[in-house]
Amino acid sequence: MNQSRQITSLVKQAAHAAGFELAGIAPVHEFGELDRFREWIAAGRAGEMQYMEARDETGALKRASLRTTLPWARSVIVCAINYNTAQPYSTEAKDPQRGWIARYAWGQKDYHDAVLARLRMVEKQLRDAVSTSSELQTRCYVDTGPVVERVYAKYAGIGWTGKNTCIINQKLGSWLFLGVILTSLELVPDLPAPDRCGTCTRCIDACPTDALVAPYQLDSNRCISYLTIEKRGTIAEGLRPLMGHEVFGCDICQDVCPWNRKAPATDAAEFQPREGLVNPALEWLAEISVEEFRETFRGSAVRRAKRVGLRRNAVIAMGNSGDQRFAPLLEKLKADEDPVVAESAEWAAKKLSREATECGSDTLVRRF
Ligand code: B12
Ligand code: SF4
Ligand code: SF4
Repeated sequence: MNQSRQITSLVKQAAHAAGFELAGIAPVHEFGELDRFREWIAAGRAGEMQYMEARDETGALKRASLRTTLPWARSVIVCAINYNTAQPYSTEAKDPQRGWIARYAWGQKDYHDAVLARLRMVEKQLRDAVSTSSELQTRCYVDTGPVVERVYAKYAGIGWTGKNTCIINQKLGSWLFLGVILTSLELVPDLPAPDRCGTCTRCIDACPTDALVAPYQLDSNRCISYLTIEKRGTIAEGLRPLMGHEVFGCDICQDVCPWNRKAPATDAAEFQPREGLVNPALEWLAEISVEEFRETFRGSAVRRAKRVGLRRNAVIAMGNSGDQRFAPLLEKLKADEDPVVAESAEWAAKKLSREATECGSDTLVRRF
């Protein structure tokens, strides 16, 4: 036990030295929350994200049980790093000509790489410290492992699961990336963080698409983050008008959270915004060339949406802007070589023209 304590404390020091603000230990256990995950999948809440539904040969969901997927794992080291920078919130951005890329994706480096590099430093220190390191098993994951990371983050004391389903830390808020190191060592576990949402329902009230179908329950099929990043092809027409100016991800349910009001900003170089990504011009994104997309988003999380997805999202945001100045460009994009962009432009142009006739010159005068 003494050795466990020493290694636990060494791991936490190593995590802080690697730049993580928070680090904690969760035991590997069949937590009740993992049943919530099974129910979530069974209810179709993962949409088309098939990787969430990966199963083993017995048909069990790989992510739902570390005990069966990685039976050697005894402890989960959960590390969290603040990615907030001193920029406005999406709810403050009102220019109809501009869209919104989620805060987490502005950085110089894709967070998977930035966080994984830091996790590896911690893993190395752990391996160096354990004398029987040849028998020691470890595995580092950022998003990609068979782990419901937020369950372990809660039990490692990183923060509580908010009603918006994000992990919130009392001091840092929720602008946190998580990374986990699974290990065969029995480390000393932390205590879970208590839920501090209380009677607040701001996130649920603010969600434009009602994706937070109940406290702590998110339906990806309705979530703008899913629609703009993960969803391929066209987006259901009924959801498009609710997507507002969001072109990649969505920050709304975190922007309105009182625990983010005083969230500190990081000075980590990887998370400082790339030029042009905070509140970007919609026209630029809708017309971005193959070459410019490749150059601008090389090594960025935004690549995940692919060029066609980003252009589709920008066109939908134009339709939602109420700004008639987009009408000529949308007319042109109706003939775009990509059928998804063309169809979205058709919809957006129709929406703008309907609004122009319905509201008449009154709206136009007020807007310009
Ligand atoms: C798939 C995925 C998504 C999906 C689905 C999100 C979701 N809420 O599940 C989509 C594409 C929508 C998404 C969006 C975002 N994501 Co994401 N995503 C993931 C991923 C890969 C898996 C998440 C998962 O397993 N979901 C399954 C469901 C069941 O989990 P859950 O919603 O957390 O549900 C828990 C509770 O709410 C509760 N619960 C569920 N149902 C019920 C029912 C009842 C009755 C009760 C009481 C409780 C309860 O129990 C569940 C288990 O704890 C993780 C990385 C990972 N490997 O874990 C990142 C991750 C969760 N995402 C992350 C981020 C940053 C985001 C965004 C902020 C990005 C953005 N700005 O657009 C948004 C946030 C949207 C939101 N409000 O959650 C971070 C979250 C960090 C944090 N502070 O919490 C993670 C951890 C990635 C990382 N390594 O940092 N994401
Ligand atoms: S990320 Fe946006 S769409 Fe998704 S639950 Fe939060 S507010 Fe709703
Ligand atoms: S907005 Fe309120 S209810 Fe939602 S996560 Fe934050 S504190 Fe909890």
